[in-house]
Amino acid sequence: MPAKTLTEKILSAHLVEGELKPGSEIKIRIDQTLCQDATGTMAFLELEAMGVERVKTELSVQYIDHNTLQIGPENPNDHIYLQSVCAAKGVYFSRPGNGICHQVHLERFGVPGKTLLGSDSHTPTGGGIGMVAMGAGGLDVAMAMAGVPFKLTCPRVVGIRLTGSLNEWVSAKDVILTVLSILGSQGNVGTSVEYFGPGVESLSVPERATITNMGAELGVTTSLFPSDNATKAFLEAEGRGSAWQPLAADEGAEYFRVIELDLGKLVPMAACPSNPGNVKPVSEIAGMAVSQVLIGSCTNSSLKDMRLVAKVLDGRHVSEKLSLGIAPGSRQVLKMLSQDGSLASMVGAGCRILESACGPCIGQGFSPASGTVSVRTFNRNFLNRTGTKNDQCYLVSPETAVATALMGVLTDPRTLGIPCPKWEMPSEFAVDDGMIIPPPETSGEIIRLETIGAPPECTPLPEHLEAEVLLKVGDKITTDHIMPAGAYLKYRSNIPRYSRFVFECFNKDGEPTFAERAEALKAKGITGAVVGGLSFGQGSSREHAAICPMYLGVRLIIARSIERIISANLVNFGILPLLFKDEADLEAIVPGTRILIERVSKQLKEGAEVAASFFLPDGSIRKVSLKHSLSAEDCALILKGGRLRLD
Ligand code: MIC
Ligand code: SF4
Repeated sequence: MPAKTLTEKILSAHLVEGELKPGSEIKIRIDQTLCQDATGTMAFLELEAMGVERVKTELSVQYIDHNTLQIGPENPNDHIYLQSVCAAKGVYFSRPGNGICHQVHLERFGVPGKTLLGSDSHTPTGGGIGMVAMGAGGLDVAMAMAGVPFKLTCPRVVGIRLTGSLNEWVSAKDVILTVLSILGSQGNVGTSVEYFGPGVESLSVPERATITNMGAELGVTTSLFPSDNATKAFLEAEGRGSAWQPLAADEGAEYFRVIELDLGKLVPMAACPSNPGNVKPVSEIAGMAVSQVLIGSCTNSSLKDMRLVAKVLDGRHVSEKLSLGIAPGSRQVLKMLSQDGSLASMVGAGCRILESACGPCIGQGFSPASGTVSVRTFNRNFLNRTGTKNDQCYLVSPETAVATALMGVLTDPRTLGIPCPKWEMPSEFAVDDGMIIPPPETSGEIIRLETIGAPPECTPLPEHLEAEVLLKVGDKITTDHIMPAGAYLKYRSNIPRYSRFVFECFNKDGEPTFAERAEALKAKGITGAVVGGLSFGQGSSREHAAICPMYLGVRLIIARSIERIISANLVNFGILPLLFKDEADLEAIVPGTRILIERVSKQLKEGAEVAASFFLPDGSIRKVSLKHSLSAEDCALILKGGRLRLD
C-alpha cells in the first residue's frame, strides 16, 4: 500500500464513487453537517422541497450566530422557522447566544477522522482536530443531510512542514497570514492543505483551528492537522475524550508540494486592505492611526485568545483614540471568562463586550467611521464588508489587536515592553449544553412566519443561449461584491427582496441598478450575463450569490477562473459558468455585448470547449472559444434549470 496523506486516508475511508486521483471527480459520504442561520433557512427550505422526512447523517447541527441583531422581525422569524424545522427533521439546534458555529462545533461536536460539510466557508475550522471539513452551498449541505454523497474534485495535497515553535507575541494568526503570503488568496482551487512535522506538537487545538479556519482565504477545499495528544487533551477537557483517535499521514506520504515553515522565524503579520492575501509584517506599517479594534470572529475567539487579551488589558486602559469591541466565540468561552475574572479585566479596561456571535465580522454593527482604520482579528477584509464604504480594514492576531487597542496606533506587540501572558490548556472547560436543543423523537409542526419565502424556480436553459453582458468586473470579485451582507443580511429568507442588492457596489448614482437592468432584460426574454477575471466568487459559501442573480435572469458567467464553492452553487441554480481560453476575448468584451451560444446542450455534451459569438456594441462580431470544467452531471443540471428541478 502506498503511503497516504491524512487527507487521502480520510477521503478513502469515506469514498463512495470515483478514484482518489487529484483532479478527478469523487463522491464521499458525509458524517456531519452544520448550517448557520444566514444560509440555513434556504438549506432547510430546500431540504423540505426535496421531501426529506428526517436527516440521514450521523449528526446535523443548525446554529444561530449570524443574524442575531433582530432589527425588525426577519431574524427572529428565521430563528423560529429553523428551530421548528430542526425539531421536525432530526437536527440539533444551537440557540442564539450559544456562540459562533465553528467555535461551538469544535468544542461540542467535532470528531477526528469524520467528514463535515457546512453551509459556511469557514467550516474547515474542524480540520484543527483532524476532520475533513469543507464549506459548501446550502443546497449541497441539504443534499448531504438527505444522505446523498457529496461530489467534489479530489484535491491535491499541499504539505506544510512545521518546525520550531512560535516566539512570544507571535501566534497562530501569524502562521496562517504567512501561509497566505506564500500561497496567495487565489489559484489554490482543488487543494487540501495539510500541516505536519515536528512543529505541530507545539500548537494547541485553538491555535490549529485558527490556522485551518483561515485556510478558507486561500481558496482551498480544506485544511487539516493530525489528531495527536494535543487533540486528546482538548477533547478530554471538553468531556469528549472518547471521540479521540490518533490520526496522521503515513511516513513517506507524498505531497504535491511541501512548504517548510520554521515557526520560530515568524513575526506578527497583518492582512492589509482589502484582501486577506495582501499580507505585510506589522512592523512595516506600525504607527498608523486606528479608530477601532475588534477581537473575535470564528478565527480568533477561543478561550486562549480571550484570556491572552484579558491578561494584557488587566490593570491597563484602552486608548481614548479608539473603541475596542470583544466578542467571545461561544457561551462556553464567555462563561469561563466571567468565572476567571477575565471579563472584569476587559470591562475595567474600557472594552465593549459584544454578543457571542459573528456580529461586526459580517457587517452587523460596529462599522468604522468614514476614512478611518479598523483593526480586526477576523478573517476577511473585503472592501465595504464592515458596512462602511471604502473601508480600511486590517486583519491581525489578538496579540497585535490588543497592543493596538492600548497604544491607539497599529502596534507590533513585541514593542509593548511587557511580558507575554502564557497559555495553559485547562483540564476542564465549563461544559454546558443548555443552549443546544437535541431533536425530539417525533416531528412537530414547522412554523413559517410571513418573511420566509420559498426558493425561486428556475427554467431550463434555452437551446440557443442569447445573453447580454450586464456587468464586466475585474479579478478577485468576492461573494460580498456579488451579494452584500451587512444591513441586508436580514433578507436572506426573502429572495425577491434580497435580489435588489445584487452587485450593489457597482451601481452608479442616478443610473439604473444592476437589479433593474437585469429585470428589464428579463422582461424582454433575454438572459443576463456577467463577465469577470481571475478568482471570481472568492469568499463565502452563500448560495444567494447564485440564487439572486438567477432570480434576476442571469444564466451565464464567464470569467478567467471561478472559485470552488460558487462554481457548485452556480450549477445548483442553473447558471452556466464558462471560462475564457484567450485573455484577448476578455479584453474585447464590454457591457452591452450580446453573446450567442448555439446548441448549448450539444456543445456541453461534446466536450470541454464551447463556441460562442460576441456581438459587440460597435457592430463587430468576434467568434470565440470558451471552456468549462463541468462534469456530465453538472451540465445536465444546468440544462434542466438547476438541482431543485431534478429532485
Ligand atoms: C462569511 O464569513 O462571509 C459568512 C457570512 O460566514 C459566509 C456565509 C454567509 O454568507 O452566510 C461564509 O463564510 O460562507
Ligand atoms: Fe461568522 Fe465571520 Fe466566521 Fe463568517 S467569518 S462564520 S461571519 S465569524
